[in-house]
Amino acid sequence: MADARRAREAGDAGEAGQAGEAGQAGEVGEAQSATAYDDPRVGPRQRAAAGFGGIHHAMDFAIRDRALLPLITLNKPGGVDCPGCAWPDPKPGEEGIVEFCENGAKAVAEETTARRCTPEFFAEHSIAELREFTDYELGRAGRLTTPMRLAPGDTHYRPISYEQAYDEIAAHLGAIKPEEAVFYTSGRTSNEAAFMYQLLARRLGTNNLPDCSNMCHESSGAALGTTIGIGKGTVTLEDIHRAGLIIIVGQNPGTNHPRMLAALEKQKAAGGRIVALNPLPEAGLKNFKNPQTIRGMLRGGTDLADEYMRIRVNGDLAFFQALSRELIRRDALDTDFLATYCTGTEAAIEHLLALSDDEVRAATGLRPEAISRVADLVQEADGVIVCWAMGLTQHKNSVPTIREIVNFLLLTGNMGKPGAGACPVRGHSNVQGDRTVGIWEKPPEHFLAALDREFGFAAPRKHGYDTVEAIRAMRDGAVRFFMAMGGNFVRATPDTAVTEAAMARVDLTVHVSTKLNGSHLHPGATSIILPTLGRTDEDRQAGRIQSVSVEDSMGMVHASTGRRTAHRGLHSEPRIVAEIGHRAFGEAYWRAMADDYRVVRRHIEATVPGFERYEERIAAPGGFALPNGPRERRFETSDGKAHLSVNELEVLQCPPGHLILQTVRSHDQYNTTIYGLDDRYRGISGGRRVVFVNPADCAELGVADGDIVDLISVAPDGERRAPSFRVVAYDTARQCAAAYFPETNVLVPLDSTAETSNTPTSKSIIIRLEPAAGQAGVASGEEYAASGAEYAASGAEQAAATAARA
Ligand SMILES: Nc1nc2c(c(=O)[nH]1)N[C@H]1C(S)=C(S)[C@@H](COP(=O)(O)OP(=O)(O)OC[C@H]3O[C@@H](n4cnc5c(=O)[nH]c(N)nc54)[C@H](O)[C@@H]3O)O[C@H]1N2
Ligand SMILES: Nc1nc2c(c(=O)[nH]1)N[C@H]1C(S)=C(S)[C@@H](COP(=O)(O)OP(=O)(O)OC[C@H]3O[C@@H](n4cnc5c(=O)[nH]c(N)nc54)[C@H](O)[C@@H]3O)O[C@H]1N2
Ligand SMILES: [Mo]
Repeated sequence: MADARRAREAGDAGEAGQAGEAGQAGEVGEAQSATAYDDPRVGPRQRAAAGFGGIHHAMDFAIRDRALLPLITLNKPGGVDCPGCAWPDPKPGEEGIVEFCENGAKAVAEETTARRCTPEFFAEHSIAELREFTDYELGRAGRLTTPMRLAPGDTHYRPISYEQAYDEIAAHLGAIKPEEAVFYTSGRTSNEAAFMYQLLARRLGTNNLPDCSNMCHESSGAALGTTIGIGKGTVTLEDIHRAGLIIIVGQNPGTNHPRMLAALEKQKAAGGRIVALNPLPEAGLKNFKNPQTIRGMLRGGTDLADEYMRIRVNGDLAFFQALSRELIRRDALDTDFLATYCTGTEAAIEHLLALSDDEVRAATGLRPEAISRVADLVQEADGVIVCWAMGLTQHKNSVPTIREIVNFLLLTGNMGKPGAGACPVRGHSNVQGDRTVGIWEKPPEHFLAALDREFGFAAPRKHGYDTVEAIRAMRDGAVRFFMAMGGNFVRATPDTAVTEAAMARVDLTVHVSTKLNGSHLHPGATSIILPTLGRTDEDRQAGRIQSVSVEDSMGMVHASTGRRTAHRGLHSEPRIVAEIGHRAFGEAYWRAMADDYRVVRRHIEATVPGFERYEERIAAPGGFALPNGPRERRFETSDGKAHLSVNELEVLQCPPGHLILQTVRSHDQYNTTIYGLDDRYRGISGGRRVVFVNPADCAELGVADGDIVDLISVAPDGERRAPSFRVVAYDTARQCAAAYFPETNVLVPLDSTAETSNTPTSKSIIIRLEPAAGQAGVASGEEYAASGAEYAASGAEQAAATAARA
């Protein structure tokens, strides 16, 4: 079976292929089930991020998928905003010759591929056959070209016209109750499309607008909104460059935000320090060879992290409590700042002083000296920033953990001054903008009132479903219409088996997509796929080329203009929303917006604070900044002060014989889109079904590097199994295993979510390992063991260096 897989990939590797090729080569009868073992190989790890290797890999992907031209204008004024991550662009005039990274290149290549997923492809493969394709193989089918419809009980999707699809969707919306409709959004959608889409839902009469943010930075928004009065980060790119100390927690920028490494390099060159807290030794945090500079390419690169703390999964709340307590004991608080701007200080201090050392040790796995060293760095630094991502947001106590980071920043006065503040690093390139323009199941009253005024209907006030609530409602038969503006709902959400079955209960599912994905294969009774333009594609409406706008992770809004000619006849996202809205509700504003996106921007200006003179200001190179109170020490909370909070420490227990599994991204994927089967920073190639386990845990559990095991998660409502993963002995923290998502989403119980934010706990799943049925062990891990030794040696070097400094 693995041979059939490799044959299919070999046929794949050569040229940008013909339409449908991905399916033809592999005799689908023999295709592997998407849950079968894929024979990953384990070799030496690449220790530095980017550099020649990165450029070389970027070019490979770009040439394979004809993406060279769009890359040159990526993230430049007048060009395309990278559809990869939300890291901000440098100021005009300060950019590199090219402003993209290896993974931005892959994101663009994925979109600009010459492959086409045509009606012939769908005629050739039934739904049942396509379910046997891996996510990687589905992506290789290429860009969708034609609206497709799956009739109830049919085995194949069949082509229809956009007009037929719009008529059917509008008729369906007219026949159901508003609360029976769910409108999901992924974070790549532009401000313009997102604003129109939320209007469609609210015009129908529902706030059922779940989005990918519910699975992503919702915990950050929840923690920051209540403490500092804005659910966003408080720093700018200039702050990153000048921070005295940056603490990077639960984030792997080398893979997921590679352009951040260039900003960190600049900060280090100016004398800044970096501390990383992570259970895994991530390559980019250790060493970076900047591909934009000759020095970066030729020299040994920059060692980024001064201190690398191998913290246990979910140890961060305890870490920040212990750090704050240490600073309280040293009398190192900013008492003026606390007195002027904050409430809750005394209660927080009292609670922190009662912290138990044993609990800190159990939760973090770190020695007390490690925490003192970080306290030294905090005291020495002029300005401290804390950056974080999914390693913090996807746990049961994520919101308290992030509130504890806010406590630390407030206690030390590191908020609202240069080089200091909170920096949740966003994922999708416009996930923050989508929320700003109204994609939210719990919209604020002022926004709804503004919509009422602007459009002359009464927007619904009742809160809608978030992602997990939407799945529960579908499961319970309460949803009759599901629409997705981008994304891959069924694959990205937890409890895959539950979600697939839930989706099947919906009458009509509609996916607006650029590429085929697993969600299209787990449809409702009737399913419609509407192909659409991507960010890099030229978007011409009513004879004019249209620009869209997006907001980056630091609240800068700027324009993006696609320039490539995509497959002819594709409708844009705004056009799709407008045509459905026009047919369902008939107002003139729908088509007026789709004909000219400036009209959408005028409506946003009239309804969302901070967008005054929108059109004029996005025309400026680099765009404009949205208002951000904490940057000026303005805290728009109930009492106008920043709030310290009291957060109970609960140590995540790992029962004997079990592990805590965190699910991460490999270097060759974008969420559920799999670009390739390698993860070279972690030494993995040719397959994805690996589980990283600490060698001491392997010994204790009686498994060896190379064994093939099933992962079984345990939850109060039963066990879940993900079959066939190769054990990789790896220097992750004790009891803290790691494996890739989305293969492991099947293990995350739907009801296991974070307090307050309801985010699935994808980073703390309790599992045990069982030998996989009928699987022989694979090739020896000798080469791997050698690279592990090298890593251990480098760890020792670092420890020595640290000791020398101390
Ligand atoms: N190339 C590429 N870029 C991307 C994406 C992609 O898939 N591919 N996805 C985009 C999206 S939507 C997002 S949200 C971001 C995600 O960006 P990241 O958050 O960097 O993504 P993950 O791979 O989930 O990595 C989580 C990191 O947290 C660590 N970690 C896990 N649990 C804990 C913990 O309890 N404590 C601490 N301290 N660390 C922990 C893991 O070891 C890992 O290094 O990236 C965005 N950019
Ligand atoms: N276990 C586990 N689960 C997770 C996570 C985790 O760390 N662990 N991370 C979570 C996070 S942070 C996130 S953000 C979610 C991501 O959840 P989603 O945003 O739903 O998933 P993506 O994989 O980013 O969506 C990919 C699909 O988007 C479509 N697409 C791409 N570009 C465009 C476009 O321009 N327009 C349209 N209309 N469609 C487009 C393509 O069809 C592609 O197949 O997953 C979450 N799930
Ligand atoms: Mo995300």
